[in-house]
Amino acid sequence: MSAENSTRTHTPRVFSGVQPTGNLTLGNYLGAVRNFVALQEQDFERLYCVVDLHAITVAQDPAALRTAIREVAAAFIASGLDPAKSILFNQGRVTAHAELGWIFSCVARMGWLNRMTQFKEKAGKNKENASVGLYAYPNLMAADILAYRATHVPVGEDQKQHLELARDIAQKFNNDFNVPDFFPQPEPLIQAESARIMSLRDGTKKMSKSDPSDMSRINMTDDADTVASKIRKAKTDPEPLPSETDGLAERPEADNLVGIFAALSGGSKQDVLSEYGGQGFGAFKPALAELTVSKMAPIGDEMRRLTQDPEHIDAILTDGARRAAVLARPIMDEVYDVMGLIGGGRNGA
Ligand code: AQP
Repeated sequence: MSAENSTRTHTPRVFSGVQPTGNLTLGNYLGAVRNFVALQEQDFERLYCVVDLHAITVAQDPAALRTAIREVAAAFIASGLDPAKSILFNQGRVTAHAELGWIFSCVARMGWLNRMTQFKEKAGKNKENASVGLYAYPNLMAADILAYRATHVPVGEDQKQHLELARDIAQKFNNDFNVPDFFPQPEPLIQAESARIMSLRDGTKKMSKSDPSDMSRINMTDDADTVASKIRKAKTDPEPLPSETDGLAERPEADNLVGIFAALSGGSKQDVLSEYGGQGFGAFKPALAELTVSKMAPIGDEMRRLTQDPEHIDAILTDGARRAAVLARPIMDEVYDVMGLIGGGRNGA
């Protein structure tokens, strides 16, 4: 392709992924999976991926990883993702991700990666001992998206910087090889502010599946008693709830619980405060527990049912990978071709 024929239009296509790094949390559900389901009603082709190659940027036990991959797939399906409407697969099953990830490691600049805040947070003080993969993670994420020329990516705020990098990589590739519009500039589909769910133990920290404390999160597979007990013991302050959202400033734990209630009930934080303002947590927490159980227990039950049949899940993932590979292969052929890599990705065929 040359600069003259740069009128390529890209099919509206969504790509997003979740890492199989432990039990999925209410944060993953409200911040990601629930939005994946909502996008089924919109005019996109959709690929939703269990990003297992990202998970191995930190040490994983192979048996636990296998289980976690199937669990994320089960969470997708139990939450309402229909494998007939969306392509569901795990990343390691489609080689285009690793192939393009390497190519993008040769396109991205060290200076770009040095600015990534997530690497700094995850590597912490132990930077010298972090894997090269953890450092190069954003290149693989760019490859996940661009191997399908995805145009839209539902991401949480925390992933916005990585998506910016994917846009820079796409632009640089297009410029370096003089192929304008070869890769699209993927757009973020950022979720509502209330969908950022924080730890139940510390309202300033994101609820995370790899937090050492199980009490900090609600897992999608927690039973009703566990959910109620975690909400009852959630950190709060002694003040009653305010009647206006301004009153939640400087009260991160109260803000988080109100945000969870709003996200689960489909209303705003102000709606919640209009009902519960002036009441203490003694009244609010049981109402929140009841709402959480009513929304999440059916999904948890379905996840447990699905994970009892790993072969069924594997069949869905295999079919999804086959369909994903059909989309990615011709794009990869073009990538190798414009770069001058004769016979690239053809395994000698
Ligand atoms: N607490 C959260 N609130 C809102 N959205 C969240 N997401 C994760 N936690 C929250 C969104 O879930 C998607 C998948 O995330 P991921 O599993 O790929 O990695 P992550 O963002 O690093 O999530 P975790 O739970 O914190 O995983 P670990 O502990 O393994 O690092 C993303 O869209 C993310 O925004």
